[in-house]
Amino acid sequence: MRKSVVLITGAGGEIGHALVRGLAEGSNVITLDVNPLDPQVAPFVRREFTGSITDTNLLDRILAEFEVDCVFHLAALLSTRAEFTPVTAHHVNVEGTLNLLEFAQREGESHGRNVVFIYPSSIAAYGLPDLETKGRAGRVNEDQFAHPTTMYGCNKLYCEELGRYYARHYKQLSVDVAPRVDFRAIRFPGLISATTVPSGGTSDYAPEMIHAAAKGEPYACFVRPDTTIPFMAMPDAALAIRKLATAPRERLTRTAYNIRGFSRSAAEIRETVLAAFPAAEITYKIDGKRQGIVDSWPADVDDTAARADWGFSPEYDFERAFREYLIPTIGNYYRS
Ligand code: AKB
Repeated sequence: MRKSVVLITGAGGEIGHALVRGLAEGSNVITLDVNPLDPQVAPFVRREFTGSITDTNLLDRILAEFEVDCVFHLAALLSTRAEFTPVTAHHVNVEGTLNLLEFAQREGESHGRNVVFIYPSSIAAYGLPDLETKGRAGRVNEDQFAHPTTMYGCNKLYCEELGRYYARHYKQLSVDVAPRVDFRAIRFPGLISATTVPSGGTSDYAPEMIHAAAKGEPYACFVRPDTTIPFMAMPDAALAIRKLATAPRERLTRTAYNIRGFSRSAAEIRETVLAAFPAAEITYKIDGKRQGIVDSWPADVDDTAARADWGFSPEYDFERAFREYLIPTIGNYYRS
């Protein structure tokens, strides 16, 4: 008999860190990551596989041993890193996701139930043509401005469609095959964690600024003070994933949902960080290319569909995220 579990790919990354503990309480968690898991996370996991999502032999081994009911597919190369190696990014972000979708379909076929597949998409799936349009657009909904400028954004948008194909139209001409993947995607804003520092993203200036201040290190912000995109505190990101994974299927009207915590400019984030860490030294050194990427992302997103369909509302607004999560947690984190 195979054992019934949930699979988290990229479990060693930022979202994985936040998700594993919460899930471990109610389910048997197995993980797949290119690196061994952090010793703080590993004890919560039933079985840890170290390897790549591009390795189909490894996925076959997991399929042979475990009955997977739910896949949280978090592994990805983020937007800045992907621009240096776009072909590798495509290989990991698209072909890796295709492997996981095929894996989920075969799991579902073998145990006769649909496999819930949670996919973190991103505000990088949007592409606004210029700052004037960005200023005018306000909160964009899921169907607007779907013209990403980065390889990562293209990968995310396409994989939303791949997921939709697996969920609704998989092998539509075969009489004896039914889709077994229950695909659900969230378009995440920039995420800010108090206990992990992101790497390879373009929204990283906000978390980098906060972590540098907490460590007493100087920081040069790589975007202009007026740069504005939506963000979310990491506990809300983990909450959203768990909530979408357990939402009744019949309530879901979309493949991909926007969510948001708060939208703030780099200058507003800097001011709040300086109020919390008065000795912090935060300057600006604009990187024109990374600036161009963030300028193509919306200043805010419309999360009406997520609120209506699966009742999501974030627990942390900007003030509460700093007062009750970031400042106390980050202080303890660096002290310990
Ligand atoms: C990135 O900056 O690449 C990510 C994202 C917005 O998806 N944080």
